[in-house]
Amino acid sequence: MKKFVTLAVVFHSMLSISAQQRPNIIFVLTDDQSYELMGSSGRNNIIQTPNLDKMAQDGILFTNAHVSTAICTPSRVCILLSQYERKHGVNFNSGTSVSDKAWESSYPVVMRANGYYTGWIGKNHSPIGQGGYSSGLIEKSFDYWYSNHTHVGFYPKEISDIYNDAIAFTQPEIINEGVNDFLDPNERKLKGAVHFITNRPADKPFMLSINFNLPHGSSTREMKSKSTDDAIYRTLYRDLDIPLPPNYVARADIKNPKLPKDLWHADDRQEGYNYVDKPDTARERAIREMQAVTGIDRMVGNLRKKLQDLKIDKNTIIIFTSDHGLFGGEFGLGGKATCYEKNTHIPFIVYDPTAPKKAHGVVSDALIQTVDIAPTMLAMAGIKIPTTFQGKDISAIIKGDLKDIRSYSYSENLWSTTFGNPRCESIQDKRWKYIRYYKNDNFSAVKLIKYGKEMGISQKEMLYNLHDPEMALYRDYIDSPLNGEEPVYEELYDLKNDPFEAKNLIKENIPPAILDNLKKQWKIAITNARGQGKPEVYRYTDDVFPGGSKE
Ligand SMILES: [Ca+2]
Repeated sequence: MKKFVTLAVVFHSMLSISAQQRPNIIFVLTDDQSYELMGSSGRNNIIQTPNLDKMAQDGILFTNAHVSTAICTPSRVCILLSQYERKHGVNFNSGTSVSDKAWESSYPVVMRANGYYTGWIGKNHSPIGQGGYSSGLIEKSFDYWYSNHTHVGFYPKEISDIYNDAIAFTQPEIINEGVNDFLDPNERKLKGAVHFITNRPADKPFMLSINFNLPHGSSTREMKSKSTDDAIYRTLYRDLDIPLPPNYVARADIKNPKLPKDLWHADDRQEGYNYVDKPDTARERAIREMQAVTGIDRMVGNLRKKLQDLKIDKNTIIIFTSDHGLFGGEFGLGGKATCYEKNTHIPFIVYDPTAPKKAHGVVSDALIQTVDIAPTMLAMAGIKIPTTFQGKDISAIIKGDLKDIRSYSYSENLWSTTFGNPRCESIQDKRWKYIRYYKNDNFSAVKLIKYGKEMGISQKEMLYNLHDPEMALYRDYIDSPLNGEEPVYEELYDLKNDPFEAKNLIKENIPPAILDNLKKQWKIAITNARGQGKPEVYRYTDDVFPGGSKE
């Protein structure tokens, strides 16, 4: 009997060791945060992000990280599935949702199947399963769920009842309460959170995804400086002289548009971006974005303190990034869904306490992409990477054993709709960047509104209803450049000397070998991004789910 007990003790301690050896992973994703919107970028000397700066000093700061698609939904699906949009086929204009089969290979599902206790907090902006946001599939895929679909708002209680039990009223603080509830068994249990078991099991590693809906405009435009708001959101930055972005052009002063008028339909832009048109409204939004990021930064500081208090900080990896960036009036532009750096270049910090000393306090200019996040997390967790993944495991860079993982970074925009953005693709190395654009003959949003009004049809219906034939249009966008569609406009930038892409060098005297090589690399990258076979998606249009696809 004694022998049996001893063996049982040994077996149990082996399990404990193996559980301890597998790191916990926390992935923090912000919404629409450009690279510049962080102190350690060195490009904004006003914004206060002391906790992110400290995390960068303790870990690794990536200065050359890019998204594969610069708009919320497809970018988030790219991260979840580690696939380029051209492979996964889900966007606001695709009329599709992620299939159950594709979802099975998403990082949260794979990590849960491999023994991780998983949590999701904040925004979900990916339609998953039959019926997308109403399928209930994503909610059931986590052990802990404290989230709502599409937008969370700056005051989340006004958006979704699930946040009503929180003490705070503002988004970063409510998300912080969810994080504490997930991590700490002694914290107050939030009534709106779905726990499949009451407390996080101590013998399992955990994976927590924290998803802000900030500094996204749908939240920052709702900031009201209420008396219940923290001073960060009322007074911070308000007594300072806020500079306009480099290359800022007010709408009234646009003489030479950044892109040709028949390519970029500026008048059709969503009205939510009109704040960039005038200096005073652009400055006001910049203040709110900085306040929001400082609020997020404080949550990151609280998170690290909580991990220390719970004595799990030495075995918990933190990854911090954003789904893409946003224009603030540079070149007169507002919004996202382009291949410009302002949209594709993102903050990216990894803190890995288990990495050797040489890998701490590192600044890396390696070209990494958001599709790399999922394979990297799986590799760090010792889990086999699914064959459906297209990104690269960058854990060797994080551990200090490798300098570079790829020579070229590839981004694309397939959200080309009535709102005027053209389709484009970009390929870049550490110095040069080539962008190609395709013909934009989309019907004008301004005209849709005008004729809808004549017929008494709401603006929302005219602009956002999506019908079955549009699935075919989007599907053709995926394959068309690979089937020989030629670009109608091209750009070449020297990022080393012109990081803000002010001067298009395509017709300048640049050695032809540079452009020839970039075009060759574009073909390789887009072919790789496309992969093989049909996208693993379901039909998700208003014809089959009325109202469901609008967000
Ligand atoms: Ca976004």
